[in-house]
Amino acid sequence: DSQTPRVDELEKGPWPSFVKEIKRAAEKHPAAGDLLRQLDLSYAEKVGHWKHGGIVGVRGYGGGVIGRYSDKPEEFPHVKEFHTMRVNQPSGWFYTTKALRELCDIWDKYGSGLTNFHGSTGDIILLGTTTENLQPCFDDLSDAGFDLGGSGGGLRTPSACVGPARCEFSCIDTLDVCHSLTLEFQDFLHRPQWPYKFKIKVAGCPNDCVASIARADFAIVGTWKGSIQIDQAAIAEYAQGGLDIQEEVVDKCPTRALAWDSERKELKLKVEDCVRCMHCINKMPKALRPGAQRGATLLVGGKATILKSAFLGWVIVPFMELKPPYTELKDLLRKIFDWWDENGKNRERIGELIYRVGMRTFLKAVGLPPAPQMVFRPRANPYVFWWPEEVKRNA
Ligand code: SRM
Ligand code: SF4
Ligand code: SF4
Repeated sequence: DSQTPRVDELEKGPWPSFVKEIKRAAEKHPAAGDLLRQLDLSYAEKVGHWKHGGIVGVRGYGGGVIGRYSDKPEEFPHVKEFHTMRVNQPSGWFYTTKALRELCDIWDKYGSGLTNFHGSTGDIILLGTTTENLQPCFDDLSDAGFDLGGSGGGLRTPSACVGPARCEFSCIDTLDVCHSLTLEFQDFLHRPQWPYKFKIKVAGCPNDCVASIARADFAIVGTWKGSIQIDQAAIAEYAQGGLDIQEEVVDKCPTRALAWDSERKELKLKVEDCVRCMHCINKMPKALRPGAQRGATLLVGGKATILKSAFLGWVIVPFMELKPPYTELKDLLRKIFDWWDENGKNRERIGELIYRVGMRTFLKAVGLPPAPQMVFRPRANPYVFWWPEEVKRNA
């Protein structure tokens, strides 16, 4: 008789099943077996049996490990301690098979064998080990060239879309920016010291495949200045191939920046009206390319729901050139970290702090000029605020 009749149900059907995979892991790892048995009990009782524990971690680090304990240790001794390790992924999630094998061998040796490639912040998530095994596991990971990622009130593991490694739309070297910021801010990553978490995500173009605008306190989104690059001959080919350029491209441009001359087979762009939404480029990638002068738009404040509802990021820098060593970007980040650290309440994310004290206070503190892109609801607010010391009085 199966000890896990309820979770067994999830093996049925044509889709891949986590139950089947955990059972495979259980052939080698007793923890994986107890994990399923505990889950089955949870399904029966409709109650979770995990609890967060005290502080667990490795020497010199304040983050990267999340303590997990079973609240039924007598019944499920192998998941009595079942901590998660977050391992910093390589930029763009590229591995050699050798590196992957090494990672898995280390995790087979010290953990449950169960992995989650990748967590939604980007890390390699290694699920389930004991307190005793944390340090030796970390030591082996370090020898293999891996480091821990972020957790708690600090910088979380920065992540990036695949960018120029595979994607023709990329306007910046997302992989290098992500890597460089990770190295620069190691201390904030490994020794959480802030009011709450801070996430950085890098997208190569406004398609924003890493959803940085919704999920990152600081979003770096590749963009361009000037005109989209247009190859009129290739546009004509799309038209010949049956694409209704008027209906599917021009009419769907959100700012009506495009016009299609069907006689002359020519696409016209009013450069100043384009908001770089990527729609036309996505529709006709062989004919349209991001403009040649490239950089990034920076946004601040994206987050999920906890304190003040979900926020999308605000634009704080419409365009910044991004060239190594990214000094301007790093200086700005440092000012933002300092201001938030000084002024943020416990568990208040940067977006919520800006919401509380106002965008102009934030801009002043970090030394950024106001820009039209920052207006919360364009054309809805007729008031302009000035700092008293900025008003010149006519004596
Ligand atoms: Fe998260 C809390 C797991 C990505 C927003 N998240 C948690 C806790 C600590 C909740 C808990 O107590 O169970 C989870 C820890 C589980 C554990 O034992 O490891 C947890 N979050 C995860 C992961 C592991 C889910 C996954 O498998 O993908 C993701 C991290 C993996 C990684 O490092 O790669 C994970 N969490 C996210 C994301 C998405 C992202 O980072 O892109 C978000 C939305 C973006 C954001 O940060 O706002 C997210 N997690 C939250 C929040 C809401 C924060 C807020 O300010 O609104 C919480 C609540 C909290 O901290 O109390 C939370
Ligand atoms: Fe490509 Fe842009 Fe997506 Fe990055 S965000 S993978 S550059 S389409
Ligand atoms: Fe219009 Fe978007 Fe194309 Fe710009 S990128 S021209 S806004 S569809």
